[in-house]
Amino acid sequence: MTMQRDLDMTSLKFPATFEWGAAASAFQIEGAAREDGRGPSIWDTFSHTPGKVLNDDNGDVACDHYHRWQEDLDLLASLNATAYRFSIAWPRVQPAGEGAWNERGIAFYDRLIDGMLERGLAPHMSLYHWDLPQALQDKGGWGARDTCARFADYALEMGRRFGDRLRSIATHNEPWCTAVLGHQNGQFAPGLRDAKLANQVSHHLLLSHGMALAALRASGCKTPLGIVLNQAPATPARNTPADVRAAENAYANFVRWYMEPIFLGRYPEIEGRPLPEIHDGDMALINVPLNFLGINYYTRTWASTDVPPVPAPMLMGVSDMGWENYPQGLTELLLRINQDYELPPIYITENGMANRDEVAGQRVPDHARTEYLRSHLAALSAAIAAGVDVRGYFYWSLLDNFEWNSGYAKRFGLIHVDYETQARTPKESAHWYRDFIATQRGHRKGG
Ligand code: IFM
Repeated sequence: MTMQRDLDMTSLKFPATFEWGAAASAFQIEGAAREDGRGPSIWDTFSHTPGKVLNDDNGDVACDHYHRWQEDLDLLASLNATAYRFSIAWPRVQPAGEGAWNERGIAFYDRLIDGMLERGLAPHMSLYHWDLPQALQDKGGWGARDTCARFADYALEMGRRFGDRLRSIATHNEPWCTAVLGHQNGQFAPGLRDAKLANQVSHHLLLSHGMALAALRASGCKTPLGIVLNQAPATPARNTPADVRAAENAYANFVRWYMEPIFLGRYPEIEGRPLPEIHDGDMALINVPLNFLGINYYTRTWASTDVPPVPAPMLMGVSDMGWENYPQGLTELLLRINQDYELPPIYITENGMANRDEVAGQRVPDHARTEYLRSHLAALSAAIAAGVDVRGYFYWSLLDNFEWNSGYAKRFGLIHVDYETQARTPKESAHWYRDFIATQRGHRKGG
């Protein structure tokens, strides 16, 4: 076992400056939902609506990270990590989404960012990881064009407050989820089911990204700016024209719909999908250079038109979300987008699996996650060797946390959280990752 582990760890070589980290987001870990002047977000409203989240779980306490952030940063640093990806809760720093800034909320992120720097963790900040101020939702949310201007104001202020201490700023995390899961399927906040609205929301998210970049750059902000997109290659179940077409259609809706406005300045033509309402100048605002692109990769899209559908083979196992472990999909995806677009440097901003972890004594034996990590890092290394410029990797997630409409039932963390006691226990995958990073960094810091 030890020999196998060592073999796995030394056979991969990442660039010397590669950044190693883990990611989390504000609503999923912070708790302190009504503390220090934080305003309500759409996820507070949604999770407090009976039946929307498994077990009616909510984010009121979550991992209590708002009070335990020092311990959490210590844990991340103890894994030899060099970077942390976190998000700002917009309603914590601007409770109504416009107007007054909440200095107590801003002070929390000041402490958090300084805490990262003290521990040698490069701060990678996301502005929007789904917790829109409820007050903006009441005015139409992402369906309203005006929300884009509010977002640009918020981005500008966050850049002014924190920019010089940050390694990067991402505007949105996974706009596909906000648009489709939030406005078309009703699974995520704000829980709407309106395909036309969802299509418009996708445009407003991209537009707000472009407006935020324009505002930040006009202010002289020098922090690298980008966006985080969730992506997957699509595999036809059978080599039939119908499955091949279904796979290309799925890929177009999931990946190309977001990439082409940003990198080519136009939406792709997709069968059955109308264009959203686009104003003069919108596409030029969206089609501006990025300093980096964040990619979140979990699994591939499997396209079958048979009834019943041909199931995915699941040869490398399946996560507790029911998602197929398919590490080579990461290589396939990166090679394809690298060929299709002129890309800036890439970060893998999320990659991970949910597993049914249990604490056994002081140990959390999560072999499946270690294997997931190992195989995806090998797939990433293959993409880099083939010429893709990837600068860092963030495991999702640092801690077990609030997994949206699955509540606390799904555990993605490197660190186990006991929600009764808030005790943190590093899982075996965390030990593996710590050793792996140490090897990559060329020096061991214990263990
Ligand atoms: O927990 C989420 C995260 O907030 C966004 N990307 C996917 C993760 C796992 O579902």
